[in-house]
Amino acid sequence: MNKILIVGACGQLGTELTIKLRELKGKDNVVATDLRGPVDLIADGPFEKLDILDKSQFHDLLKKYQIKEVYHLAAVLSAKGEQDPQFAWRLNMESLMTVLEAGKDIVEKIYWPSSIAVFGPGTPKQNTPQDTIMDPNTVYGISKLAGERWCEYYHDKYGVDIRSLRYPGLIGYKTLPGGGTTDYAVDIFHKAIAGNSFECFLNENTVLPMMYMDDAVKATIDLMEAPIGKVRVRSSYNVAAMSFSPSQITSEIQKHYPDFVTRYVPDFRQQIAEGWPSTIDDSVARADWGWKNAFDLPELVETMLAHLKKEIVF
Ligand code: NAD
Ligand code: AKB
Repeated sequence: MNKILIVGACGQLGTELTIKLRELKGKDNVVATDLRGPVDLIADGPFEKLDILDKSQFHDLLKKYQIKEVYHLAAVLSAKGEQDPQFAWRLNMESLMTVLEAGKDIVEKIYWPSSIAVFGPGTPKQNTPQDTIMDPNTVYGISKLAGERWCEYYHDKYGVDIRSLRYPGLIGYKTLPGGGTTDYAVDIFHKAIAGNSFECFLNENTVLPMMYMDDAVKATIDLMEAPIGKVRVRSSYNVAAMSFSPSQITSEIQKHYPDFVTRYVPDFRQQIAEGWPSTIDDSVARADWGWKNAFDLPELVETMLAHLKKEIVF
């Protein structure tokens, strides 16, 4: 069994991926690392504090645990990135280069997520193809696009087995999001469950691609387990599940909570969202390694509300 190390394991995605990978591979084979933590949900297995900007600390851990696979998730996301673009660029790029370099001779397989943020205002908004115009206008999107180019470069020049997905906004009940433009689609559930109204930072008609966390975790593990010959794209794969606007998700929640109300107070994140696609064509991922989502909007809403109702203590 290959030993796995996860960088950024205490985040929204990292926590859920750590739980699932430990379930599948055995908890001692999955080393969770983060700048902070461990958070309770992943405190049951090996954990190390790691600042991924510290290369020697990273290499010490690769050696200590004989790591063969790295899932590198640490990043500054879109909204937070605009508050300190220089730091977002540094963290997102330097950390990726450290991990890719390790892929040349120490690590056998790497996962690194990209995002729909690689697209920009010039990209076709509907059914955005795998290969198309990419003109991101956030530091986050620029760093993800540059990252994709580096991933393909390291694969082509050095044979690094790097795999990547362009996630849409991820929505789960176990964890909270960490500073993105799609975060509203998680927060809205917490407000609905608490019986509060919701103030949305996007306007009511802004349609963005989204995905339930279980689908995102499944896509990630399916891609990592796919036979090498099936992974033809070494920049990053489009993956999709559903698309909706704040008013559409509000209506779906109102089927369960008829008194629930959303008010729209767009801020700087509106402009970020306007540069992103509304719907994504993920036919290449479906054809290459069999990607298929399980959750659509009604199932997402039902599942989120059911779990949060059980877990939140007032
Ligand atoms: P998050 O902000 O919730 O988690 C990131 C984690 O990285 C945090 O726990 C943080 O403490 C850790 N971290 C930050 N700096 C670090 C450092 N120097 N060293 C080690 N750890 C550090 O982010 P997330 O939502 O879980 O996203 C994970 C990855 O998936 C990111 O690369 C992100 O760009 C990508 N992604 C996420 C989404 C989404 O909707 N969540 C969508 C598209 C892509
Ligand atoms: C963000 O909003 O920044 C992330 C993403 C889509 O990459 N959720």
